[in-house]
Amino acid sequence: MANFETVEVKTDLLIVGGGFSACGAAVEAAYWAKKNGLKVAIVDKAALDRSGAVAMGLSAINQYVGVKDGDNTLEDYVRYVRQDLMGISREDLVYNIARHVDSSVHLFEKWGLKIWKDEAGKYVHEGRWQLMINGESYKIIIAEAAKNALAEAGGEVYERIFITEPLVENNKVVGAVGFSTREDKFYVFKAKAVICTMGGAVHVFRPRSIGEGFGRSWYPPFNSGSSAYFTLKAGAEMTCQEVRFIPIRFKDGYGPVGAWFLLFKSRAISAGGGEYMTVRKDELQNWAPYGLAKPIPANLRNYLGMLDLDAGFGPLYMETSEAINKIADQYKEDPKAFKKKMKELESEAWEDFLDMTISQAILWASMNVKPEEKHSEIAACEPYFIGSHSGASGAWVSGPEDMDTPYKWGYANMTTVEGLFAAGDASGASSHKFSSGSHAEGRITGKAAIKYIVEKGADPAVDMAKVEELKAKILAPLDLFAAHCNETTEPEVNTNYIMPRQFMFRLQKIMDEYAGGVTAAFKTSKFNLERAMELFVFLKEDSDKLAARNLHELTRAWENVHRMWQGEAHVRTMLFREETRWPGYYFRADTPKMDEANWHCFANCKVDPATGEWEMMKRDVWNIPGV
Ligand code: SFD
Ligand code: AMP
Repeated sequence: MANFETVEVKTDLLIVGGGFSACGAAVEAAYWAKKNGLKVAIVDKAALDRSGAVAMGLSAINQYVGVKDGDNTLEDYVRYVRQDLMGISREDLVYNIARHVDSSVHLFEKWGLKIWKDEAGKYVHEGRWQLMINGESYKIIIAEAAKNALAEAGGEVYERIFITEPLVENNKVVGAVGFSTREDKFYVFKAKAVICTMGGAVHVFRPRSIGEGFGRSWYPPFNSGSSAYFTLKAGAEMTCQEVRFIPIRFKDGYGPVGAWFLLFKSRAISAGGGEYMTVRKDELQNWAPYGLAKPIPANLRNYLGMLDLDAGFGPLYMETSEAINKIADQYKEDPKAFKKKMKELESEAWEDFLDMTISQAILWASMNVKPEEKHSEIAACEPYFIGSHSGASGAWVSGPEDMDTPYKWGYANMTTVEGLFAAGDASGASSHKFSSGSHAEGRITGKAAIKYIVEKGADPAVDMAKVEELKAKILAPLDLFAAHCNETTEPEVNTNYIMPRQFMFRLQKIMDEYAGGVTAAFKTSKFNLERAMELFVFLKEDSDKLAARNLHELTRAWENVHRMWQGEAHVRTMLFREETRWPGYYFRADTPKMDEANWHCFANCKVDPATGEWEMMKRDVWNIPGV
């Protein structure tokens, strides 16, 4: 076995992941841990300052309810999420996040985030729920607060450690293991409770980007399905694994569209069909009641555009110049004011990209795009797994303790595995939390996990023999490569092993072609999904033959195993749900209609850690009475 030092870390609470929900969890847990003499440790595969989805920054805070100013009620938000997710959401979780999210936003401002204000001192809204920010350094600010809180409470931050496996004994989590991405060190974290916050997944599906652009995607390439893997492997029940997210974005640079639709009130058109949201309005009747209320669900907005593409009317365009000129036209009586407004709108358009998707600005510049003069192409991205945005995949977690919800078996946000909690992208069926709501959910979870430790936390009984087995398994790709690399002249091609990159291509090909990726125009069917499952058998067998030359490739190898599990959960759940509920995300061509009578329910799954058997089950949807 590769010669790695084993480092043991003992803590009370372990937070795996260092993103928005992890930073929220750290701030809150540190406060309660200090009061109770407990220790908190956080582990990130990257560096907290620039890790996760917000690494590059963001240009908006997408969840702010505005309760203090009476702008909206919590019930309004619950209705909004119910509607956007075609009726399938955990309303108790959504409500709980909504009632805490504003205070997270107020903390962000206190910590130094610049939120746009108007002349009256009120936040500038992008849309009803969204606030405009100068957010290039958003993640640094939020990470700094988390690190300060931990330092104050004697907590610890571990960076550049890739968490690979959970440690579970008798359906109770006792820690996690992983390896350093920089040094030959294997880490064993022993904990009384663990919060899983390792984000969602990208590159499970083949991306549109090829050649030198490969790796470019809307979702950050660093999040590779570790949350889904961790909770599935621990034996936790999962939910909404079929609810992928496909954002519409500026084509090839993946630049955001929210500011265009909401702030600039821009229209999207197809080259041959006009404004598809208007022209194809009647189609929405088929998806009633969700298709008939405002805002129209994100997947249905996608779907209407896709129908135009099917009809040969593409490409799709964002009418940027029309929108900018319409706003500036209000100043046309005064040429000086008009010129000033045009300059302002132009710079806002570029800043939107520079704050969060710099490459889109580079692409625009390289293609001579002037948004004030000409429209710009948009397209549906490849599918992603992100439970915090407009997808919903994640673990099935316990509801808030003070609410009369049918989904309650203990502490807020605890999974069905004792002591294992989940937040942000890792917790399912509570979409539209975004950065601020993920932070708020992290805070809720951090507090609940410390309460669990105070009331029930037992010393973690870690079986070190099992840990040794895991260490051998996790480092095996290095051994396999070393043992056989000299048997061929080209070390990438070898009958004894498969390299991570090649393995990823195989996974992506299966998902893309059979499970409704870009190539299949987001369509799939029972037969295609069954074929995907047949191919998964071989893929899983070959995952034991992954090889790695170095630590970098060892990380890539395990990222792909994590992606593979996310992919399998997705395929199995799309197969289980015999209807089409989210056209525009995926379309089951053999069951093309929504079936409210049989499928107005959650589709959940779990894996038995002892046997590896998958179990699929339906769970009822509960609506908050009167909402
Ligand atoms: O509009 C391991 N999001 C937006 N939210 C907003 O509020 N406003 C916006 O403007 C947003 N836009 C946006 C958004 C996301 C993305 C990808 C883009 C644009 C391009 C959503 C939020 O970013 C999102 O909701 C939150 O970040 C979710 O928080 P969380 O904690 O669930 O995930 P994370 O922040 O990505 O952090 C994940 C962490 O896990 C680490 N990690 N650590 C150890 N071991 C492993 N094996 C690990 N695997 C992953 C990561 O390093 C990271 O620290 S808009 O354009 O849509
Ligand atoms: P996006 O840039 O697409 O991630 O959008 C940012 C925010 O605006 C999210 O809260 C979206 O749900 C919302 N949004 C984007 N486009 C629209 C639209 N056409 N109608 C309503 N909400 C939208």
